[in-house]
Amino acid sequence: MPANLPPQYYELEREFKKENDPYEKLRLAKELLAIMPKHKGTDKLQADMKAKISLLRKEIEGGGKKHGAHHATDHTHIEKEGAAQVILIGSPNSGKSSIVDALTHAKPLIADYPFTTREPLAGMTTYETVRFQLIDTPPISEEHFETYMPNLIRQADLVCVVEDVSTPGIEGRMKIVFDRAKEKRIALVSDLSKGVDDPSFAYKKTFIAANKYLDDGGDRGLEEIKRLYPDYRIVPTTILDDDSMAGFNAAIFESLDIMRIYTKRVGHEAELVDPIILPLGGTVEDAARMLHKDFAKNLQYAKIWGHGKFEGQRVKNNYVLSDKDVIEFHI
Ligand SMILES: Nc1nc2c(ncn2[C@@H]2O[C@H](COP(=O)(O)OP(=O)(O)O)[C@@H](O)[C@H]2O)c(=O)[nH]1
Ligand SMILES: [Mg+2]
Repeated sequence: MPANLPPQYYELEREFKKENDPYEKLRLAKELLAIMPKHKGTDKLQADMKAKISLLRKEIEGGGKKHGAHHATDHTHIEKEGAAQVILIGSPNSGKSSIVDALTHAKPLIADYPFTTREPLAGMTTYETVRFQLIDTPPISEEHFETYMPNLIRQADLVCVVEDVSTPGIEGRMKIVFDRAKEKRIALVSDLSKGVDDPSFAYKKTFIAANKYLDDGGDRGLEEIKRLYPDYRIVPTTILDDDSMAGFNAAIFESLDIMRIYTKRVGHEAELVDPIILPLGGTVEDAARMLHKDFAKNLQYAKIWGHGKFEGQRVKNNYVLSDKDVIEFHI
């Protein structure tokens, strides 16, 4: 019985065969199995793919010790910390490491020659009361895209493409970054609400840092990048100006579509530190669940303080919160 595989299968299979990174290979194998038509004609193929998946799992669990295998580096995963993980990617020398250096306690190597950064490095930055994790990464170019990078990008909550707008050639360099991600089935998109057209792609919300914008030619470069990427949030940055670095943090917050909810105890003032982070549209019950699932179950009602509200207004569990609301839970 013929297998009758869809054309998409053969494309994926080619990618699978070329891929060296076991994590990525495992993902592709699972996808191949998922799109494989399930009938008698594919029984053997299905069994083969399941065996490959099991081997890849073993290889990954064994730390890639298998003789002759391509070793997975330790860089395929970075433990998330804070309200979101933000990965900085881009062409060589665009200023990724400099931004991470300026905003965090991480100490990346910085130099005016390309390919200084060989390994990803994480550090924490703070926007008002919210902490974000920034990940500095090696550059993306025609010749260079580390095998662990696609996984790191997929795992991040937000992508920032850092580009040097003071140096001509912006269009070509940016295209390489977006295209190389696409080769690995990652779509760097301006907006996730537009929907997912292709389920085999990871859609990642992306904003752009137009770095070195105060250098000679930077204003022209900034205009060019706005013209090239009209749908994207573009934040002008330079490590020489603290306000622009604060703007970078604000751009992260605004890109994530999240809000900060502060809690207060009955009879105490709100401390306005360490907020609960909820997606926009989140309710009183969602906030309670972030504290503890039993807490949400036992919740009777809450009181809310916030802009344009009656102070201490009593609300139900399905009440939709807004950024910086202060909430007092009653159980
Ligand atoms: N003038 C200026 N130079 C910068 C800025 N950001 C980075 N640089 C310089 O650009 C070069 C490359 O920076 P680096 O952070 O290593 O870039 P990366 O390869 O993207 O990590 C270094 O010489 C930095 O000092 C900036 O905002 N303005
Ligand atoms: Mg670097």
